[in-house]
Amino acid sequence: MHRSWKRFLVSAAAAVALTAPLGAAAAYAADNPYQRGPAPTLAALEAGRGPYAVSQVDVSRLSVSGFGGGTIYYPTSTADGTFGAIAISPGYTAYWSSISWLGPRLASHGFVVIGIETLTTLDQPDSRGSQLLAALDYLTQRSSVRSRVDASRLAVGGHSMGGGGSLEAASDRPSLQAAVPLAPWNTDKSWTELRVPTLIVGGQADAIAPVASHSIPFYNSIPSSAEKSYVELTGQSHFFPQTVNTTTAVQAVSWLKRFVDNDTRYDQFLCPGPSGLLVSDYRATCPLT
Ligand code: 856
Repeated sequence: MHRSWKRFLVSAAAAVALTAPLGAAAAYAADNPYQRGPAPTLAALEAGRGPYAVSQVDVSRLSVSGFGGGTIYYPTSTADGTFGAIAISPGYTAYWSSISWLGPRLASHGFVVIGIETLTTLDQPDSRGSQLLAALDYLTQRSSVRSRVDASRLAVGGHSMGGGGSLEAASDRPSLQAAVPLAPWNTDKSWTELRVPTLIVGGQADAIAPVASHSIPFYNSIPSSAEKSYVELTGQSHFFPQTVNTTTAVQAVSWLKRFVDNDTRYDQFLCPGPSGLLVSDYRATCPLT
C-alpha cells in the first residue's frame, strides 16, 4: 500500500514545489515522508551503530499474550516522527539473548525493534510466525512505545526456526513491508504465495539448515514480483547470527531502509550487492522497483 502512496507524495511534492519555495528540510520530508537519518555510506553502515541513540524496555512474558515477551529497542528521540518496526525471533532452544546484538544495531538506524521470547523454546516455525505477528500487534497497539511506531510499516525477521517463522509471518500477513530470515530453517520449501520483500541471509557452511535445502529453495520459490535478495556468507555456519556479523547488519539495515522506509538511498548497497571474499553468492531482483 505505501509503495503507491509514495508515488502520490512524489507528485504532490512536485506540484507544491512549482507554487511555493520550500526550505531544505521541508523538501526533504515531502520527497519521502518515511526517510530518516543522513545519507548512508558503506563505511558508516559497517562501523556499527547508526545515527540514533537507542533506549530499551523489557516486556514481561506475564504482560502479553501470543508470544513470550522480550525486549524493545527504540530511537530515544521523538524529534523525527514515527518509525517503522520489526519483530525478530530467535531459533530452536534459543533465547533472544542469542541474537540480541541485532536490537540496538537496527534501532540505531531508525527502527523500533522487538526481540521476542517464544512461548516455549521448542516452538516450530509456524508457531514462531504467529508469535512474531502477535508481537507486532502488541508493539503497535499496547506497548509503551506504541506512539513512536508507524503501524503501516512493519517487518519480521529471525534466526533458523525464527527465520522460518518470519517466512510464515510474511506469508500470513502480506501487508508487511519486509522480511529478513537469517539462516532460515523450515520443512516447507515453497513460498510462491509470498508477496513481502524478503532478504535471506545464509551461511555457506551451514550443516543444520544447509543453504541447498533451505535458503536457496526458499529464495527461488519467492516470486520476483515480491522483490527478494539472497546473501550467502562465505564459510559461515548455522550460528553466524549469534555474533556480530557486519555483512548481515549492512544488508539488513539496507533492506529495511529500502522497503520499510522507501529509502532509495540504500539501493547502492543492494544492487548490484556486496562483493568480495565474505560473500560466496548474491542474488537479487535488481533493479529494485
Ligand atoms: C539456534 C533448527 C532438524 O532440525 C534441527 O536439528 C534444527 C536445529 C536447530 C535449529 C535452530 O533454530 O537453531 C538456531 O538454536 C533446526
